Order: sequence, then structure tokens, then C-alpha cells
Amino acid sequence: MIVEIVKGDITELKVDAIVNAANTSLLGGGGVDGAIHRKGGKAILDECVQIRNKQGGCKTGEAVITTAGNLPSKYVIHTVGPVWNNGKSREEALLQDCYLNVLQLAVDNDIKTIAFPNISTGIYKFPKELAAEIAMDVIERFEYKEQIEKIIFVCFDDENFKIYNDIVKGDFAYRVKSGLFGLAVGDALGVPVEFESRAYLKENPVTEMLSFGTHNQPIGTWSDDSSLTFCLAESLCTGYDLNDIAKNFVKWYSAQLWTPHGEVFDIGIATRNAIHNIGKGEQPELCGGQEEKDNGNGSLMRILPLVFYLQNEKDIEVIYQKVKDVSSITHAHFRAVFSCFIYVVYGLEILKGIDKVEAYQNMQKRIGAFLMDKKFDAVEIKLFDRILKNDISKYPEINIHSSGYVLDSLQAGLWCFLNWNTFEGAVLKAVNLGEDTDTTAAITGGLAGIYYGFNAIPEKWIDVLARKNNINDLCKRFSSKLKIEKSEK
Ligand code: AR6
Repeated sequence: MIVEIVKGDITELKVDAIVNAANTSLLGGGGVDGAIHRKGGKAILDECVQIRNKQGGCKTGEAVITTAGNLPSKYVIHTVGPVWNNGKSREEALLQDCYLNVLQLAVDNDIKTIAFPNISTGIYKFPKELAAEIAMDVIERFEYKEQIEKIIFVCFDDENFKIYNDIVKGDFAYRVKSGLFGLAVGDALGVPVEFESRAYLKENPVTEMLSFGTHNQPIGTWSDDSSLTFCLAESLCTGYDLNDIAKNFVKWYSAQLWTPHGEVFDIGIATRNAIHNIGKGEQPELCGGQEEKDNGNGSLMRILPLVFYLQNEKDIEVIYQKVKDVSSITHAHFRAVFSCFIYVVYGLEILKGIDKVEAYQNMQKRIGAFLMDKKFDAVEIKLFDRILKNDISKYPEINIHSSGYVLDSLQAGLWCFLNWNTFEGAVLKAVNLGEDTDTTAAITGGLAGIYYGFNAIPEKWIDVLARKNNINDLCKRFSSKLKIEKSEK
């Protein structure tokens, strides 16, 4: 079941059913009830009268169904919300009953898409925030929710729209889903044009999800970037165990774990060598290449799940060590490790729900403080000046490279994320920078996904994404595992 929040007029929605905030008479009134009867016409009123004759109206908390007359939807489900009486008259329980009874009627009538107004929050004066929390809570706990494909909350006023968005975006499971889908969508947008030059893409920019091209894959196919990201998340679902993570990487390569269509069609050199070492039984954190030439973007592209795993970790030393170990399975050189570290620390700031520029500055401060007592090679640290000392977003495009070199990928990913103000704009820019298109867009898409949220990812891109149901299922398992760990701490 997908939950969407939209701002607008519920009478215009073409869904299986819209919900009416009616009164016990069922004969129409003001607010959304008035709008539905006005637009829907006499047919709805006639059916309501029939119901009245049979059962004498509709009690508060209950629901009845009619067809939708002249409205674009097929049905209207009328429910009667409670009038707010300072919480003294079981209003919360009655509002819960409204949502529950509507959902039950929807399932009984094989309704797959349904739109709710913000019941009781108008003329009946129910506090909006409390009403939104009740609505979300009931649908989350509804036993047959998987029988409904989509629930849309239609907010008429700005205040309700903001309240609903805040609830959805603040939800941890939603953020996990936003990040992992954001990464995979970016990856899949880049796959058909991987290795194309920037000049070529300036002439022929990618604006949509394409098929075939470089790797001859069907539309919506993601690459090793997403595969290894999912392998890491999959392993973290059972706890933090480097051996298990490394084993999953081998399973991907040799047993098609988390491949989009059962085959590995792209793999980096360093990752291939590391997987060979893992197979020989070496300690996981010693499997990755340690030479300067081993600084490809192959660990950065798959590190995102650590942002979620480390969400409650306050100690930056622990964060560094975990990022170092997980990167080192395939990429052990300081530059690759430190790039992953910057990405994870920035991701943790983004996860707080603050503005992306403020989050960027916080990341710079946190890493600056972390470096104070470290004796890292100064030449290496200097390589990160553009990101840590300056503002990477201010550099002109000509200074932003998008090769498979980890430092290029990190700079390009941050640059796209910071300079475009939509998910779509950021990932398309990342693809159109050319060369390592899938990885630049995956790195951008992971951050942009968390920041703008799953609902901001164009639906047409999610629709064509390979194994989207499996990814959704992984996100649910991963976030509930992390929620359990959080409550046990
Ligand atoms: N589309 C979506 N939402 C709307 C629309 C619309 N066209 N019009 C209003 N809303 P209310 P209640 C929102 O007052 O509080 C009637 O007289 C509105 O901004 O319609 O449950 C009935 O007959 C608010 O957020 O319903 C009852 O007597 C939400 O819908 C009484 O009002 C509900 O506001 C029910 O009061």
C-alpha cells in the first residue's frame, strides 16, 4: 500500500472511492460534504435517502457507501466524524472508528484506491495534528491494508498539508525507503548511458528512464551500485557482522543475490579482486585494495545503509571505524574510506530533517572537529579541501568531474544534490554529467531521496524499477530491525 499526500479538491480525484465527512442525516451540509453533493448531483442524495429510510441515517464513527454520481470516482464512502468537545466525548476513539469503518467498507467493495479528506478538522473543529496522527495510525495498523493499493490524503488547507507531510517525512521507515529507492532510481537512470561523455549528453540529455543502451538492459534496471547497497542492507537486517556483509557480496557475484534480473552485468575491478580475496577466506576488512590506484567509487556507491544503521550513534569515532571497516571490504585506501565517511556524516545530518545547506555546514564542523586530534596524512586531507574547507556547490561545472574515481564521485554527488532543488533535477543532472553516470546518480539519489522523500520521486520511475516490490519489502525489514534495536537501547 502506498500513502500519498496531495493538496487540492477531493471532488476532482479519479480514484475508486472518495470519502465524505458527512453528518448523521446524510443529507449534505457545508465543507467537503457540500462540495461532494453539489458536484456529484442528485444520484448521491437519492442513495443517501434510501440508506436513511432503511437504517435512519449514519451514526458518528460509522460509514456507508454510495455510487459517485457525476464525480470522477466510482464510489463515495460517507462517514460521520465526531464534533470536537475538548476530548471529553470519546472523540479520538470515534475518529479511529471512522477511518477503520471506511477502510473495512473499501476492502468489502474491492476498492483499490481511496482518497480521504481530513475528517472532522473543519466545521467539527477536531485538532488537526491529533486527527492526522489518528488517521495515519489507523491505516498503518489496518489488518487488510495490503488489499488496498493506494491511500491519498487530500488536504484542502496549507496547515493540514504541512502536518501530514511532517508526519510522513519524520517517519523512519519512510526515510529508509526514500533513501534506498532514491539511490536505485538514480542508478537505473544512469545505466543506459554509462560511459557517455558530458559533451554527448549535453546534446542528448537524459530526461526519462531509458531502456537498453550501454549494457543492453531493459528499462528500470539498476546496477552493481544498488545490488551491493541492497546486499549490505540485507546483511544489516540480521545485525552488524562484517563477515556476513562480505559473504553477501560473494553471494551477489556468484549466486545472483540482489541482481535485478539474475545476472551480474557490471562490476568494478577493485570489487572483483576483493570478492576473490573474500572467497579465499581472508578477514573481510583486509580484502579491499589499499593502494592509491584502488580509489574507485565502489564502496562509496553502496555505503548508504550505514547512514540508517548509525542513526543513533553519537560517537563520531565509532562512526568512522564502522564506515572504515565496511568500506575496507572492497576499498581500504584512506581516500575511499574518508569519502564514505564524509557521505555518511552528511547523510546523518540530512536524516535529522534540517535544511541541506545547514546539514552540509554541520557535516563540515563535525568532521573538522574529528580531525583535530588525528594524525592522518596531511596530503590526503588536503584533497578534501573543496568539500570540507570550501563550499563544493559553488564550483563551476567545468571543475566537477564525474569519473569512477571516488573523490570525483563524491564531489559530483554533493554538487548535484546541493545545486538542484528537486529529486528529479538533482539525479538527472548527475546522469547528464556523463561518464560514471549510474554511480554519480546513485550517490546523488541516495541523499536526495532521504531529503525530498519517496513521494517526491516521480511515480513513473518507481513503476518501472526492477524488483520494486522486493526492494519495498527489504526497506520494511531493514527499518523494523533498526526500530527494534532503537527501542532496545
Ligand atoms: N476537498 C478536500 N477537502 C476539503 C474540501 C474539498 N473540496 N472542502 C473542505 N475540505 P469539513 P468536518 C476539508 O468542515 O469538520 C459538513 O457540514 C476541510 O478543509 O468539511 O468533518 C457536514 O455535513 C477540512 O480539512 O468536515 C458535517 O455537518 C476537512 O475537509 C460537518 O461539515 C473537513 O472539513 C463535518 O465537519
